[in-house]
Amino acid sequence: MKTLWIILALFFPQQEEWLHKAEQAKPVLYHTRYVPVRMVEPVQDTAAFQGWRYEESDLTPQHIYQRPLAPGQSFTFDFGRHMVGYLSFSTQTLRRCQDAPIRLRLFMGELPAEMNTPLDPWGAWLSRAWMQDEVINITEVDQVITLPRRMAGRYLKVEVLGASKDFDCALNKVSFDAVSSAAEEVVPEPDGLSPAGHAIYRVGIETLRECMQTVYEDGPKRDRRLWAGDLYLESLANRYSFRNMDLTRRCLYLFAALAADDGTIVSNIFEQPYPHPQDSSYMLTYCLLWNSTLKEYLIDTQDFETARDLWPVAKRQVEDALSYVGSNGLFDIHKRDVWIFFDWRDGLDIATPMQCATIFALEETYELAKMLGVESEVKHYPLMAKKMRKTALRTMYDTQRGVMVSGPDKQISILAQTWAVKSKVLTPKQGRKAITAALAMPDALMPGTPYGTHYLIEAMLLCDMKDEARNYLMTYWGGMIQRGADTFWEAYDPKDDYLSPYDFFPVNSACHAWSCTPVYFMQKYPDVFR
Ligand code: RAM
Repeated sequence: MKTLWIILALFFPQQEEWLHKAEQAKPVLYHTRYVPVRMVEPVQDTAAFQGWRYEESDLTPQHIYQRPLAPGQSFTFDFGRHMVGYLSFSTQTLRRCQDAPIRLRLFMGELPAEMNTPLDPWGAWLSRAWMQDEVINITEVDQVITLPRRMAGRYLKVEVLGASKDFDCALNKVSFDAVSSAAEEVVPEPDGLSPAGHAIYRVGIETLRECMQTVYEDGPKRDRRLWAGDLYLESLANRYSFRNMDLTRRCLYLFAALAADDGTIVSNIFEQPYPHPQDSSYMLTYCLLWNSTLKEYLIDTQDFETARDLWPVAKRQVEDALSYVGSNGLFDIHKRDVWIFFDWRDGLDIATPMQCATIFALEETYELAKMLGVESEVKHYPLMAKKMRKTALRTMYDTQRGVMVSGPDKQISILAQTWAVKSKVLTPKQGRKAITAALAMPDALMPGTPYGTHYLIEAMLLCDMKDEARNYLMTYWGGMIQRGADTFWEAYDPKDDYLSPYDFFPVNSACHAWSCTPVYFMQKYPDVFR
């Protein structure tokens, strides 16, 4: 722990104390043991998601446990559900005694295509090592082996790379020790969901459960860390399901404790070997969403002690955002080098969404200040929000077409409309018109992730587009289920099964926290989704 404080200059004097508070709120992990339910065979099928599906094999795990391992064999276990944790198995001598090591390639994965697409040469700009394949050499048989790497997935492929002809040995007792800090759901499922709605809700719950570890992870396969934007959405869904409010508090404190030396929140944090931020991972949109997370946490828990403790951090994030805003009320995205993220869709112009996200943060943080009785410290926020709204309407609203446009090319994206609604730049009536018009334009830029789509559903609900919100959610998240999802995916475009933010779809995360928010919507608006 000491090293951390040597390398970090502290902007807030309480940062060390905040880290202790975060560590004290670290949850215990619950363990559940799973065994494979069947063996499966891959089938290449252009009609299947990403071109592959699994069919049940004639063999069962019991058959595999009696069959000698021989070079060239390959077989796949299906655990029947997504899990996060540790893989164990043993080997059992069937004939004579071990005279050579056995070499296996063990590959754990989330989706059929991930398991069956050749991974090398590696095509993604993220590390090849995210793929959960391990080559192991078993020098001593007849004992239990547990892989040290925590893995996430449903399928386990075993390939036999080397085995001696002079003795027979079989795999045995494959099992998985699954971990999560989410215990039982505290809030019952909403009444009256349709079968399709029920399926979406259940998959949302499983997605959240798998990502709730000792922090809210983004994806337990990848990136296995705490991101501030993911935290916001996960904490909203948690509020209506597991209600593990200590986990939210822990994550809020972690970000505050690890704030950069200018007081800005980092976008993501690693827990091991000790809590530390990713260097230079400043991302303004996520800084501001941290404020909303704190506000929602306070509303939900009435934990004024934590909110008062962390208030200076919230104030600092808005101060920082305002340093980009000129006297004309315009957020200048070129003022400093900054990562502004709304979605992984290539080519998204962020000028208008960012103008609106800043207004939203001013509103949210002012609300928080009012709850804490400190609004006099930030009395300029409402005026600034008003000015920025006026500027947005004047320079970013195409009155003829009734939509928000963004950037020099006047790009029309769904997210520009969405954030204009969220920030009340557009009235609900204007918002309805803008969203409807943009969705009807074939060249309007769509979000490429459930993260971006979450904000679209939210904007629809804010504009009283109840039927549209229900239909969109049911079609979009339901589309993943129809394509075989048992947890919701990081990236999803109904028109492009191979979409990947990383240039190679197998590294996409197929259990991604920011995609779990049907849980939140269905609980918060039961009448809409019933
Ligand atoms: C992805 C992460 C995470 C997201 C960032 C911006 O790499 O998985 O979910 O918050 O990008």
